[in-house]
Amino acid sequence: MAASTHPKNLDPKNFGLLIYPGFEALDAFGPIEVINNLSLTHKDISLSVIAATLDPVSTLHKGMHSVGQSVVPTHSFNDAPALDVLIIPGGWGGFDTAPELRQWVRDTVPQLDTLITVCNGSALAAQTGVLDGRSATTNKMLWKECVAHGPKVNWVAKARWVRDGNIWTSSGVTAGIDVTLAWVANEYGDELSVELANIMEFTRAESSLHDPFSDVYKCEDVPAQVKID
Ligand SMILES: *[C@@H]1O[C@H](CO)[C@@H](O)[C@H](O)[C@H]1NC(C)=O
Ligand SMILES: CC(=O)N[C@H]1CO[C@H](CO)[C@@H](O)[C@@H]1O
Repeated sequence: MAASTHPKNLDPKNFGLLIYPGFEALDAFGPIEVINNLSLTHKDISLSVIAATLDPVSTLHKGMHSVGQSVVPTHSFNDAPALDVLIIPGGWGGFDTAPELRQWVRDTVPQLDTLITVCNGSALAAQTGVLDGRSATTNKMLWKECVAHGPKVNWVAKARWVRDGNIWTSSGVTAGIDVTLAWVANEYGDELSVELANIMEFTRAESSLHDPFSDVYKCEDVPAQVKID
């Protein structure tokens, strides 16, 4: 059995998914598929879908696409429950979301057992400062613009995902499934992770270093730059 990583309670129970206008569908639903299935055997798990208000939140971003879907939040920032695990998806929205979203992330992350970010959800998290001093990765197609949002983050280019303590960041879109399965393996053991991958008929990345897309987009490590004024 893998050693437990979170100090507070042994079994993570309260999961949260943060959504905002223009979030990426698979960034959110890849990891959530894993959590949904995890709850088949771990029945005390609950998932809150958290947004600024309870209004449905669309994946659409400023008319960029003609097709999108809306998700109905279960909680707003004002009444979100205490969380063990928070998942932050990326997407075309995000940087222009209301300041209260960033404040909520800032307030919430220090209380979590685990933060999982997907794609440029890492950039969103970096913007709030919660990744400062950590190693992290993010979307490879948008590498340069994403890493610019976290000058105090040690950005690792060739990584499907990066774990730094209780913070797990992943590369683009489908990497969210790999990072969540890696977290499951660490938390509950590899057997359950393999089982969930098999149920999803998903081929797990063989290691966190398996990242062909950093080569495709010619991404390079960007070490933290501490700016001295
Ligand atoms: C993701 O990147 C795109 C393109 O740079 C940007 O428009 C968007 O705001 C970013 N989203 C997040 C959550 O960082
Ligand atoms: C909650 C959930 O999505 N469960 C699924 C887990 O995987 C099995 C096997 O494919 C499905 O039957 C469940 O619906």
